[in-house]
Amino acid sequence: MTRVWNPGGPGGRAAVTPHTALLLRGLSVLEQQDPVLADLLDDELAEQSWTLAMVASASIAAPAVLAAAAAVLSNLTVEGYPGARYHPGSRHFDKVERLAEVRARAVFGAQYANVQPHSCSSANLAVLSSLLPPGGVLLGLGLDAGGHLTHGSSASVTGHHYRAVGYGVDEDGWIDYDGAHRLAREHRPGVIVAGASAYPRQIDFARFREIADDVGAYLLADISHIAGLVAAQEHPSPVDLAHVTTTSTYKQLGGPRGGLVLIGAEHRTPGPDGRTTLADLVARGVFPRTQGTPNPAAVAAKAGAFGLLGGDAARLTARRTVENARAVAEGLRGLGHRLLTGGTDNHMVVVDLRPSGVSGLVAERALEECGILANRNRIPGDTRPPMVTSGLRLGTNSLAQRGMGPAEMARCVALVDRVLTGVVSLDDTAYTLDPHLRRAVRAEVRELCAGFPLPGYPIPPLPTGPEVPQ
Ligand code: DSN
Repeated sequence: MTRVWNPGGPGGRAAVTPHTALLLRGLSVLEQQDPVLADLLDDELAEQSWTLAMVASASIAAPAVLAAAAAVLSNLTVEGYPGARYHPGSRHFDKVERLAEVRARAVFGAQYANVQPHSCSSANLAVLSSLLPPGGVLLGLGLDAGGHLTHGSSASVTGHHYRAVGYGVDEDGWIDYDGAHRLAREHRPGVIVAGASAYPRQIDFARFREIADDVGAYLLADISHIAGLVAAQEHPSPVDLAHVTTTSTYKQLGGPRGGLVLIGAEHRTPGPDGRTTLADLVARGVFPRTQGTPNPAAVAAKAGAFGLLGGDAARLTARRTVENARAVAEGLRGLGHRLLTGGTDNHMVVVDLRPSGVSGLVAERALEECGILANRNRIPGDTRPPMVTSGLRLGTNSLAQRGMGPAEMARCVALVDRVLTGVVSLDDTAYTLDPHLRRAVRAEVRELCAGFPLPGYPIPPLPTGPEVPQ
């Protein structure tokens, strides 16, 4: 196809492709015709640029990935898979979807990739519904121990459709593999989930596979939080160990909101019926069992994000992510904070706030006032309700992507500590924070942000809104 479109007609200045022109026009019309929405989007860009995002389940999408997510492909309705659709008009999207699959397989060394899930929650539902009949036994890490809703929590459909059993962590926060094995022998699960939302250590996928084999279960590895580290070989990969692996594409992959299913060595292994391969089961599990039409623009953005993952820059970012998390853990521990497991092997640090008496909610809000984002998190044995909690989860994905290293982590740790030790809790939800402290921390946050802009993003003016989030 013609790569360069000449909007000025013959002799005019060759500028951009027609699709680029479309997106530029859309953005310009948005600004003119809907300034309310356009301003909100600008506010968000300023917020992200001038705050330290230490939310462990977030990463920064490259501008090209954001643009692909806005692609004209959004206009399509094309159920099914490349070459086997239920609607006409998919010939270009078929190539896009295949490109995303090829890149995903290459990045993770997988034999099969399904790029259609709208999220990792959807991916998990698709896989579980393929491998486990209603009422079947599901063994996953308990929510309070750091597991995810879709690993069998009673708050999720997975805790209702299946007989969910939760394994846990020991009192220092380490996964209790022996306990998981005992539970597997006792309850004979059809599926075991290895994966976590709040676990700061490497997961021993080989050990989980041994447990699964011992009881004849399928092993599902959910690597949503560590997918970028797995892709960069900074964390052992489960792709050939687990029967099926799932991940979200935005938590650590710098992709769009979405999910991905991968299968390695087991792609031809039969499912519970003894005939249908796991790859075929997963394909049917995603469409038509749990989803209709995919989001074609998101699939394009996944292709773009996967294309950025194989190179040296991504490997460097992953290594820096781990080094930074270690620096955060050592810094906080040195200042007397209690950390689950005492440290970290991945991108995440989980602080047990109980010794300080500050709740997770108060910590999260006080930090946000100062321009630092980190979320409250339940910790094992937590007696506070889920909206309050006694823990704080910090992550280094976004800071590493901005180019910050251990020296900057030392400054971040000092800022976090100033807020956590300076906030005065009135109860689990109310607190006061000295405005001088808030201004001083905010000023240093902004100085750090100014030195390390979001990669590839323009630097917006400082936000002008109220000083304290409303
Ligand atoms: N699972 C949630 C988290 O880890 O923050 C978000 O998807």
